[in-house]
Amino acid sequence: MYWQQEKECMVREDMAQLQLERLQSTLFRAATHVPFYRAEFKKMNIDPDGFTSLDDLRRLPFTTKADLRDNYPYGLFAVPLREVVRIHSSSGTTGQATVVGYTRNDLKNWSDLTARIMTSAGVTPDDVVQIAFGYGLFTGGFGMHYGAERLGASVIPISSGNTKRQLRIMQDFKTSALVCTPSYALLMADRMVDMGININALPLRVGLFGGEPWSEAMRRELEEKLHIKASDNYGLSEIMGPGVAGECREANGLHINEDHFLVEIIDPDTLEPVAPGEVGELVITTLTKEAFPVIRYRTRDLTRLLPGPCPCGRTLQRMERVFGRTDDMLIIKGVNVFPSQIEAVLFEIEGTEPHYQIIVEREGRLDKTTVLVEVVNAIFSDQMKEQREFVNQIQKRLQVELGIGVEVKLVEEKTLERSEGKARRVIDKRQI
Ligand code: DLL
Repeated sequence: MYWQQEKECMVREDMAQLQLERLQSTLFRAATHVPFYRAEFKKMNIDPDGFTSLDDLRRLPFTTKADLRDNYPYGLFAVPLREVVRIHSSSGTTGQATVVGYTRNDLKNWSDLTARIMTSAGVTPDDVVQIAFGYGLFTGGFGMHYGAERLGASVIPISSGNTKRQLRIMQDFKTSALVCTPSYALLMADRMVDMGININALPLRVGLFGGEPWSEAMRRELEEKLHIKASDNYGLSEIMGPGVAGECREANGLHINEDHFLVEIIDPDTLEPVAPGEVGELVITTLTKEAFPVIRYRTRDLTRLLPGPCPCGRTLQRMERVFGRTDDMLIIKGVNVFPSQIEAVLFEIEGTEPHYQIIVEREGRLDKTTVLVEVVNAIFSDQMKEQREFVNQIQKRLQVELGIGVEVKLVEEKTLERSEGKARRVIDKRQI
């Protein structure tokens, strides 16, 4: 079943033409209504009317999170507030929040797109969808909520938190689709075991997870523990929220909603496009946003575009799952390390739990990295010697994967902080 087949299966040349037309009107809108863009275009001698090819995109200025912060709260809005019907904000962990707005038409597009994402993940009007993302300034809850309603599913707007209640409602209301962050899904899965809930007796069949990086290994774990098909979806509040890209049932990359977003992959150092298929930073230009058009937004997210058609029939370009951000890449002793690499190693080792935390400190002039790893209780009942061997084994595997030595400390099951939203994997004490 397709949601918007005429767009999702569009002939590529037609899509390029549509993108060009929409880019032209976005540039016009930005230049006319947003002083920031008008000034930028002037500085770079850009005539928004002179855009006749998508390749011209490369001449446009980038927009960064700092630009959004500098224009806090409404400086980048392209419509007066009376046309704005919704406001969201991303708090971020550091610095000033960023604020985004939506017109009525933006909200319609947003619901269409999250409905698309859900349909491609397998949700139908027969599903009961439990939305365990936070409802509020975070875009996750409301974004997915309206998509699920749009496609006609029965929506439970439970929001995040209160896991016991989540699980009770999941049983009583016969939830068949779960929508939340992958780390929260894992927490729920663990809690089900504690509460003695028989997963076989639940009608749960699909999970739509996003909002934070996760891995193939975590997908397998979630699928096994929850008896679901788990799919990945991606988005960010600066661009819209969820609804930017999502996996279909083939689960071989995330289809990008290209009729609304124009993507590029650049080298974050040179800012030039990478060779086709290479990994780089995802840059997004919105094509239909009225209240908050964004030109060449540097997402800081790392991915690559995947070649070839998808057996599902959609012609929308696919991207690989986002495995990290340029800014959560740790540079330890000069070596680039992503939390996802550590996660992948832990998933391969029998006896470890997929809960870990990375602590980076500076001792004198040297970086010291400690990985706290939760292990099943049986490991703690082992002899000291066996425990030491187990630690050595993990350290060795991490050394091979990362190219640097790290210290591993085992901690008991359920000692690391659990998150009902996005998990916090890294504590970098070097910045303090
Ligand atoms: O997390 C929007 C969202 C909500 C997407 C629910 C999907 C589902 P922000 O809070 O602005 O918005 O955070 C956006 O989260 O730049 C990525 O670094 C990360 N992220 C989001 N989805 C994924 C994903 C929402 N599927 C930031 N895989 C983005 C990896 C993701 N990272």
